[in-house]
Amino acid sequence: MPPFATPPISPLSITFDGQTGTMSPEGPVLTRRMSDLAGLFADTAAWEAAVADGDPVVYQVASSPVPEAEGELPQSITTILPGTVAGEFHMTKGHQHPNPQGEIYLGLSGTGGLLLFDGERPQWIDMAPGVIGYIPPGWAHRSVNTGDEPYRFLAVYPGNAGHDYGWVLANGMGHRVYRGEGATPRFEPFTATP
Ligand code: S6P
Ligand code: ZN
Repeated sequence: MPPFATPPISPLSITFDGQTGTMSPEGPVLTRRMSDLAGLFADTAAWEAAVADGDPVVYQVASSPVPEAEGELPQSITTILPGTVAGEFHMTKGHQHPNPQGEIYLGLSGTGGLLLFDGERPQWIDMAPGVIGYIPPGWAHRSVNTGDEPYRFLAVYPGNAGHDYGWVLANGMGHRVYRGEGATPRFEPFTATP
């Protein structure tokens, strides 16, 4: 075996269900509840009320068994449940890869978007089944459910990219994304959470 391989992972086939967000074989499954998104929504009172009112699940991330290790390409399916906090759409925490490396997302079900921010410029990619969103190195990224049903996407990323959540807490994502007229989201400039 060449030295760049990471035992004990062998070639494998992974099946997934784009309608349920499950993978088989399955690795870790992460659940993010409203209380895990402290400091991210603009309306702190509305966020606190949602936490007090059952602390609902906002999203889940189901990973394959491929490890987050140098040289590997882990995959995960994120399911963001529909909803808002005072009109601001349910979203992932968002992160930077401290080891700047690219990533691809593939829309599986529902509708959403990919908000990217390089510290100066916010960018938005509409996501739906069959759309590949490309995240270049150096761009923080957050996913948003802009629809009324679960939004799911597959992510494939370098195993040594890492996840820096503090960067987004400190710098924001350039925009906030709210329910707008009809199916079109409304974007507002980022304001720090009070
Ligand atoms: C990993 C990739 C996704 C996210 C997932 C949850 O690089 O971008 O699997 O981890 O969508 O988002 P977050 O911001 O809570 O990690
Ligand atoms: Zn990422």
